[in-house]
Amino acid sequence: MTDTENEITDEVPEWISLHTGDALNGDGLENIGAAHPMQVVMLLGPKRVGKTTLLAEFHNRFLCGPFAGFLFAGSLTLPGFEHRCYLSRTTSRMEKPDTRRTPLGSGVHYFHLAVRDSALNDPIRHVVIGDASGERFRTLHMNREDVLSMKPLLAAMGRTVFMVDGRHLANPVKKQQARTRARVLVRSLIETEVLGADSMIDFVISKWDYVVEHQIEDFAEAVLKEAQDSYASAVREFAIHRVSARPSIGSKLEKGFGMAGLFQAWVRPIRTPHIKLAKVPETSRSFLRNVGGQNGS
Ligand SMILES: Nc1nc2c(ncn2[C@@H]2O[C@H](COP(=O)(O)OP(=O)(O)OP(=O)(O)O)[C@@H](O)[C@H]2O)c(=O)[nH]1
Ligand SMILES: [Mg+2]
Repeated sequence: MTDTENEITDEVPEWISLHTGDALNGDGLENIGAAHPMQVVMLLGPKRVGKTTLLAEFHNRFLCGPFAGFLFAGSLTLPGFEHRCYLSRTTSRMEKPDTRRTPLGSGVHYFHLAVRDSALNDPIRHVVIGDASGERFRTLHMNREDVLSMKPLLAAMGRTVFMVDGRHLANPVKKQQARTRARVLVRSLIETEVLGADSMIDFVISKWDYVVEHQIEDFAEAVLKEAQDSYASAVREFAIHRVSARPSIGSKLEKGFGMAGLFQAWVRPIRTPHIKLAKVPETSRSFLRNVGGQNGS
């Protein structure tokens, strides 16, 4: 072996770990945060409320072209998005679109979107959406220790999104429980100071197609108003949204109803969260530099 071959062999590590493109964990989030200002949004809500469908539908919207005044500018988690969208595609041969349950105990999965305003006036913005199993949510509103355990996670978030299931609000048996649970959780998080004067909250009723179909708009509006009246003054921003990411077949609502307003709230203002920043692997850095354009933001 020549000297040159020896030098090269010495420099190449045995394993190079490449990002698979699936959802990121906390370390991956830190890496993006180290390279760029970003908005991090955490979706919270009971199982089957529609968290994963919502983030998958953002991906689908951007596949179709500009959305909510923004152009798609890249993602570090494209395969992760595709994996969550699969059951909504005709190739899955499902009779109707569906989303696979997020497994309990799999932690928080983060999905990255880089977008740029359609007029190309502003630099690229980075949004990361956090998703976890709704099973985790089941006992959360009852147990103070559980609520406090959310502190490190939510302190790192730019926005926290509470989702109430419109399908449950339309169900006479479940409506009161659905109405109270989300409110109690917001209250517990504020009372324990997990969320406070600096927090930004989106309070969302999902599956709004059920609300419309069952003509319970008045009840649903009362749920939204009650939450706003109770908590808006305790936090920096409290916004209410009516959303149907994937209305039932035959619904008069358009696909992605209400999603544009939600996305616009997320994209501005960008606030880099208080996360511990790790060293960025060279591969991620160069990718982000590419999607970030000349000024790299
Ligand atoms: N009718 C209707 N169904 C929806 C809507 N959004 C989501 N769904 C359906 O609701 C079901 C549950 O959606 P998911 O996105 O898996 O819910 P999740 O909150 O991620 O659930 P977990 O992973 O169990 O916590 C799926 O069958 C979706 O197709 C909507 O706007 N309207
Ligand atoms: Mg899920």
